[in-house]
Amino acid sequence: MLFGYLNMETYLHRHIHDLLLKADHPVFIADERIDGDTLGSALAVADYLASLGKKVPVFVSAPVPVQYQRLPRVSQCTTDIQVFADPSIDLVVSFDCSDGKFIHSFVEQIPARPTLVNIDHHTTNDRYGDVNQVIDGAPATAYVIYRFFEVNRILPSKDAATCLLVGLCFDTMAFTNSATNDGVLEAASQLVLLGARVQDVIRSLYQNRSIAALRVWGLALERLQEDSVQGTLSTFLTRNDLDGNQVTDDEIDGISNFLNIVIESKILLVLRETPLGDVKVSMRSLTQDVSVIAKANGGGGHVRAAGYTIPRAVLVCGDNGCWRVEKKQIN
Ligand SMILES: [Mn+2]
Repeated sequence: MLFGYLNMETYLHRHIHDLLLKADHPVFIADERIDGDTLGSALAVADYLASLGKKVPVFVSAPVPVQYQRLPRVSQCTTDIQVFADPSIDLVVSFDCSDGKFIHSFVEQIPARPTLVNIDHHTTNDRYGDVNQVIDGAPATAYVIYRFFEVNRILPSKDAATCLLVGLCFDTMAFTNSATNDGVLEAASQLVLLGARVQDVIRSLYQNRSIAALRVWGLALERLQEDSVQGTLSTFLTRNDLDGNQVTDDEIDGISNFLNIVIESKILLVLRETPLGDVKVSMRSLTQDVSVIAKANGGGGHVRAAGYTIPRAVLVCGDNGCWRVEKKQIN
């Protein structure tokens, strides 16, 4: 069983490498949530293709967040939906995205029918590609890409190594959360030997908290609500809190990760209103499988970190100071 798994992984890495070499006009797609793992993974492979003379566009559905704007090859990222109008596109690769609907909404706009390669590590990935290199339990998609380089005997450049290290650091919270294993530490040390700029990486991810972000942390800490029967700890952030302080998704995740480490509760929930009028629930646990709860509510993620969206809802604080989710009235 173990050998079968290893062979399949190796076979797919070689197959994906062949597809990349053969493709004349590949396009990469980053996850809707533009984080260090999806960007680091896509840009590392973009860097490899650039060394072969192929400049691949990396489509991002929103501008690259400021902390990633100094990543190597970030100039290849584009928010221009017109990239999909090109009839010569013959290969699409998605990175770190478990949501097939999101990816297909772009692939459908391509006049031709290119091969779709899905590279990911989310438990909830529904294998929406023609080729699916989905390694459940891998610490990061950047780790899957590290293995891609290794299996195909490609030496990552300094830039590619830096990109991959960003992905590994991001998903493991700089090697502190439960995704951290010996494989990821080994990969990280190899990447440092290859010239990855580790200080830049950590600084860009963790040491640049803005005053505004800390204010939002303050609000979140103030509103902590414990349910001792369910074993949950929740906190709540409204659109008003977020817009006023211009915080990013990463900064909100920082709150979840921080609370998950310091407080003993079975499940930690951070609920926040989205700009589209929904409520996003992000869950963390050190002991429970929260991906099951996420999936049951139409969301996705990992065993220890997952989330879902409650459509058309708002967060309301009652007279007793307790927060709750309220569905909006449909007129
Ligand atoms: Mn990831």
